[in-house]
Amino acid sequence: MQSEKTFRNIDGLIDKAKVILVAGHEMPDGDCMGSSLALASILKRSGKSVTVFKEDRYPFNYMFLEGSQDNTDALPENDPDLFIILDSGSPERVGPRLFERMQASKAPKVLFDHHVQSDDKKTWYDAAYVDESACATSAIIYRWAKDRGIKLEKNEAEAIYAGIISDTGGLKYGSTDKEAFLILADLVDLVKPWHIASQIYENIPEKQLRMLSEILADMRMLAGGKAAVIKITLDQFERYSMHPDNVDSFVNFARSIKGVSIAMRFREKAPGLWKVSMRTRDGIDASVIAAGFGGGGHRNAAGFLFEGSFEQGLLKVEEILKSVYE
Ligand SMILES: [Mn+2]
Repeated sequence: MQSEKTFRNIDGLIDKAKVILVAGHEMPDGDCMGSSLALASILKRSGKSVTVFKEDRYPFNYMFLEGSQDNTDALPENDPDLFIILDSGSPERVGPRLFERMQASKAPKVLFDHHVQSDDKKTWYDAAYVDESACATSAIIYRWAKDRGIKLEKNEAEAIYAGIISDTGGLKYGSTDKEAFLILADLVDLVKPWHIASQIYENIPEKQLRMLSEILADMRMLAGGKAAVIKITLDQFERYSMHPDNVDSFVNFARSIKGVSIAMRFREKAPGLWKVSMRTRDGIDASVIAAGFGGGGHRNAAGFLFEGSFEQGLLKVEEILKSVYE
């Protein structure tokens, strides 16, 4: 089914389903979590039996959201009537277990998303609403709720609010648009902005800041100061007893340096295997660079996997930078 600009087909499938599984992508972020929790809460209120599945744990600084404990990393024994996937780029990004399950299941699959994706990926679903211009999947869930004439409850408003704050970097990133402000303004009747902001941004463990200082001390500058690269090793995760969601924001410090257009974070997933996250500005398209490595993402934020040593990774990055700046 081709993605469309209405929710008609999605609603048709939702109306027919009693038991629904809602899931976002692996390594969930605030948008994935906020959109999942808001949608699940709305569906439950309309009498559906809903399970929220997550492949990995939710980010610690979004655990204040209502319903954040109320989900599972175990797949249900029986197939649901409908799978609803949120914010997930391509179908495999839900994680290997759920992807395999969905492939084997005849139950319909639906997607709400704002990631750049190819048509063959959209057609994998029975119905899809993909708007690459939307600031967050949470904004799309807001549109869907409005379209259905649903009045949001406080917990749903908070989840959507937090999801938009997450994906726009607190209304700072390039994805921030008029709709983001309009939705947040509408939600302020139910949400206290300072409460959400302090939970997300001023709630970090002391050790996380100590770890950040060690990582920034080791930052490498490339391309005459146009690129900054940080690395985070398994050893550091262990020494500071931190989780990947604790280091998610570190790459933003690298991008915030004057003159830097490309910031990269090498995070060691396994010995010799790195998850590389990229943040760009000044018109450099991160999704194009990531696609060259078999990865993907947005214009200003994308990622890919790299196999080899960190030093080999740096050489590869220098190659990329040459092609970008020549
Ligand atoms: Mn998102």
